[in-house]
Amino acid sequence: MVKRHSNVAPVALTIAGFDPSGGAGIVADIKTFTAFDCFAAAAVTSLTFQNTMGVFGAAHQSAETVRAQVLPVIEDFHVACAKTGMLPTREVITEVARLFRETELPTPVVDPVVRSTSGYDLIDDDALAALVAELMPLARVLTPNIPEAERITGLRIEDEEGMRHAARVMREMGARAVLVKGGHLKNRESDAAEGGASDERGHELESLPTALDLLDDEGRVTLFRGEWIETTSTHGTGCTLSAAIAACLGRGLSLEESVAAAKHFVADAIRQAPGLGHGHGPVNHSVKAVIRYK
Ligand code: PXL
Repeated sequence: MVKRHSNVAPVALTIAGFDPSGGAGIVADIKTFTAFDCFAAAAVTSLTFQNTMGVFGAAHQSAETVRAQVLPVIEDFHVACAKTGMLPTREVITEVARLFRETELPTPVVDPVVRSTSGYDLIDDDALAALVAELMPLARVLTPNIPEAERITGLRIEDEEGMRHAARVMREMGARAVLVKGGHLKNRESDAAEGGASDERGHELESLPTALDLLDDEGRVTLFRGEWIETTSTHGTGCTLSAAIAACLGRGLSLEESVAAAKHFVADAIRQAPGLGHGHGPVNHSVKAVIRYK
């Protein structure tokens, strides 16, 4: 008999890489799930060797060891929500896609992790192609940043219209919903200013709001504008955001409500960053999570 433990916290499962410095990957996901009052479960896809200054290597798990971690969890618990993070190889992606297709796992938030904040490639091209072909169609939402959206679509994204177009293209490639995170456009704006870019291009970029994310949910587009926070404490922000979205979905919020709550959480976590490390510091996952139903 399947028991539904409705009186306890929803179980949230992350399938992602392990960052021993605690800012990104499954440690960030577990802390975020906990902040949103979910019970965190986790399967490791890769042990990475890193701190806030860089990623120095990784020992990837096999398809078998990922499957062997996930199956006992889902045999025992009803998993209410799930997310995927760093999926380093084609074989791991194929296995994770199989698990989502063939078990009762809920449709996941898929963070198409390609590169660390410090610039280390976390998956190879072959794996990215598998992610697009096999996992993207199974996702409730895909959460690329601008460089990830560009790598997936082959498009260059310069502005809001570019984000909108890329989201549509990713939906045509099989995603049900796409959240394009515009944070990297701000960096390009300052690059452009420093590099003396043309008036036209500079004007376009300057007219952007400080921090813009765009959600395309089955063709329904919502813009999320937030305050731009000048900081180097950005390690693991993508992991944290996607985990927060998954947790909110698990708590019964709509996708739009989930994105809004997750964005508030990440912004507060950046503002109250603990100031650790010598590189891109981690955010503060202990900030209060606020769930707002519309
Ligand atoms: O933020 C991307 C990311 C995801 N997963 C792991 C990471 C990183 C970045 O460093 O280490 C395990």
